[in-house]
Amino acid sequence: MAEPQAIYLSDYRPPAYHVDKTELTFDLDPQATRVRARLHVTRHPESEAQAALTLHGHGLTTERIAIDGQALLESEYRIEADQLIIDQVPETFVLDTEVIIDPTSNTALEGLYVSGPMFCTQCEPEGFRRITWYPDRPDVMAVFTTTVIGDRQRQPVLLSNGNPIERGELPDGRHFVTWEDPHPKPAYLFALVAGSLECVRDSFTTMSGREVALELWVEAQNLEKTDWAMASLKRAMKWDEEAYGREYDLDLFMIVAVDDFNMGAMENKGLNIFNSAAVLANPQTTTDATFQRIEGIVAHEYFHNWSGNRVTCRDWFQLALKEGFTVFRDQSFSSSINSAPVKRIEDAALMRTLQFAEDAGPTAHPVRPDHFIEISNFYTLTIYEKGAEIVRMLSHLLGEETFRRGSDLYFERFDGQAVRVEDFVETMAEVSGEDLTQFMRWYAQAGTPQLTARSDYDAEKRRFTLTIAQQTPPTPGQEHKQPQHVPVRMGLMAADGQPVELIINGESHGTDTVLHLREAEQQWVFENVDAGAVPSLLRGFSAPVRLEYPWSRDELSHLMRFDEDGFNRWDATQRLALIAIEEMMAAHQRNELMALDARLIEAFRYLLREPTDDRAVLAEMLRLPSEAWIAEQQRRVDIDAIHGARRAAIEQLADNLFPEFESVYHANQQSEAYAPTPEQMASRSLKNVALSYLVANGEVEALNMARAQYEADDNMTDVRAALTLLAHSDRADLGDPAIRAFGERWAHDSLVMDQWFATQVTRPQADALERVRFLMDHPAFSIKNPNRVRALIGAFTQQNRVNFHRLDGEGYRLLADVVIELNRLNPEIAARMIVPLTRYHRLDEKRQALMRGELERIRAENLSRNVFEVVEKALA
Ligand code: 0A1
Ligand code: ZN
Repeated sequence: MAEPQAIYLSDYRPPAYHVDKTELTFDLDPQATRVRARLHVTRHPESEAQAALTLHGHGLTTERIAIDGQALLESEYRIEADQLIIDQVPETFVLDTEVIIDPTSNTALEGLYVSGPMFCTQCEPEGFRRITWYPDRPDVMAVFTTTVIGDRQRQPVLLSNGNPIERGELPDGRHFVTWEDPHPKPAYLFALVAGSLECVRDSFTTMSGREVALELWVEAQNLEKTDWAMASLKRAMKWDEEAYGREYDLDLFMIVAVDDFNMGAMENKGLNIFNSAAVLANPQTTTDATFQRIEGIVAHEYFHNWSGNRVTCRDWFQLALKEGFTVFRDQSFSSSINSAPVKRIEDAALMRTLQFAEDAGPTAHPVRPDHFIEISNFYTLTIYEKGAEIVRMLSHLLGEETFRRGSDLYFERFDGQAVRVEDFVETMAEVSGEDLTQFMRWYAQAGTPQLTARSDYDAEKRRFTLTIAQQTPPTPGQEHKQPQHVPVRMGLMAADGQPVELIINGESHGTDTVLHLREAEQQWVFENVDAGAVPSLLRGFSAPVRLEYPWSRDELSHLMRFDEDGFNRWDATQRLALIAIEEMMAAHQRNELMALDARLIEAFRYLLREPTDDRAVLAEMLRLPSEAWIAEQQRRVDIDAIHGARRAAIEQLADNLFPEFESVYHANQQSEAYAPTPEQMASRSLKNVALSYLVANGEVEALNMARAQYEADDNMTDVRAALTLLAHSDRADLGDPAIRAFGERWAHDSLVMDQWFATQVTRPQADALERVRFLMDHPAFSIKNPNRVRALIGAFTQQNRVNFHRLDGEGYRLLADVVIELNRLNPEIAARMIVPLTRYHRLDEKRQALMRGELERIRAENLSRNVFEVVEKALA
């Protein structure tokens, strides 16, 4: 096999031929589905008259190719390297093809495949070529008509995009439905679902008074889990009208839940397909976190109808155009419903741990990459989350109102077109008059800018001088970086806890302002400042950067108490805890006793005793920094010291503050029935953080509280929190029976069993890896199902750092074994799963060697493009 080759943005050429109309007929059969495609093709006026027609196809058995009704001779076309090339075609013509595909053996879950009792599709980014010959690129947009033929008994429901226009019976117990989607779309938005499904119906009246039918299609046993997604959908539809003036544009909107799905969900026009884990919920089976995740994903896919479908991407290098903007939209939606500061904390924490790690690792890439081998590898935190941070910075730079004018103009101007990142940013520049040339670097430069700030106080002149320098480290293929335009939101907190009025050059900026850092180093002088002011920097995580400032512990405690910005109160607490934990890590390395800094204990005492109006934020402040974030701050990562020190810090906080945690636990008990409301979720979050400290203290009393909460069996949030504490404790006599009971009770529900798998394999005890191997043989596990793989293998390798990084290398070996198997079955999932193995650069030499050894072992296999690309980068 030839080595996979990279594709470059600079090689982009517009398509030579357009497809105006696409007519498809699917004759469904599990092993041999026949697909007939009729494409109405026109040569692009600007392309050469002699241009060949090139179509993409993968794994197709071609039965017939005809132009204007004339079957082509074998000499009139070529099929090579997944392309069908026809050298001579007329200006305008009708191309007919007929192919046979095998949905049952499609374990990659791209194109048409079988999931449980249904057929379904996944076409983004390049799955449509596994269905039929087609110009499978987003800048070819056509109107689709789709006829689906199936067995009346086995596939009573036949769905595709748009509106149903005809249905009828056929001989041999078969029937058909024809669907028409009036909106021109790229092939990646095509969808088909067929099977035995039940429907929940509702409706939504749009702002212009049109009635839209809403349908949620699920397997019968899931009917009791549909309310939340339907309610979320209606909230999202309303929000998009109010916040962006966007109305839905078809008479029917459908969502289907499928069990086998590579990602969260997919925004196919009028027919969103969801991973069942991202749509099905009820209080007995679903935690608060998942309720919120579902609400966000339902909104995300719905919002794509405008940011993605009506205005789509010219090519896949522009992926962040639709994803960054849509994530920003779903984040804004979620924070309009739930605690806004907590949403910001969660999103920033995700950036600061996982995205920063990606940016610092071998697969680092710009938000708009300039080359790739396999585009499926680029559905990353950088494209999605950093892409959203860029749009957020733009919206702050322009102000809400101007940003809205910009988005209105963008949707209006580019409706029905396939466009580039520049089209979005230039529209924003046009409405605002801002010069966004330097800002565009955010899309081009990979790596996380490092900001180093310092201050100087002149007591005589009462001047506070702040200096900020920036530098972006080199990333693969990008040695030298230019300064970025970084908006730094900030304030100064006076010694008495009051905010300081910010006066720069004689001009007042209130108590909260945005500094625009554009140079490698810049300075700001604040006048009329009393001694002892503490800077609060990068409020609300105003830019996706690392920030260093030499805050003392007293200054951090000060910010923790008084900062006007909830996000920075949390950030100050995290930084304070980090200093204490790093001290303990040093003691761990010297084999000395690890004593927790008394100032952190006092800070926590303050938090636990002072009443606060935002309990959701308080719960976040009480969580110590994650092992992943602590690791991100180290030059050399010492896995065991991080785990040991963090654990010891939790225990010492628990020992010193037992009564305080206990009273928070009791004060946040609920009597009303479960509801996923922000108030209730805040209480549960706070209560369960408190319980985790109580259990860490090791008192039997605390373990009994956890057991009682588990047995009360009120809702999955509380049950799962208690189960995790029991299963992660050293008390096998409590943990094992709970795990056994839970496994028996929920054996019928695969989404709950995923939580059961994840809970067991994230335990810190040394037997976690053996449990993974043991559970891989459990009847509820299947390596072919991505959710199972994520729950068992993903949870272990990403969330159980001490055990994945075992010094005997068994964790790495296990992951490599799984990746090698997945490489054959599902390359996309294989390439995602392998990532923890590629993050070895800051570990000790022994682990580095073990990890590289496993990567070499994988490289010796016959690799998919997906895995090849990641392994090559990791070993480079
Ligand atoms: N556009 C979807 C993400 C997605 C990408 C690829 C998929 O299958 C290979 C599925 C979904 C979204 O942003 O939600
Ligand atoms: Zn998306």
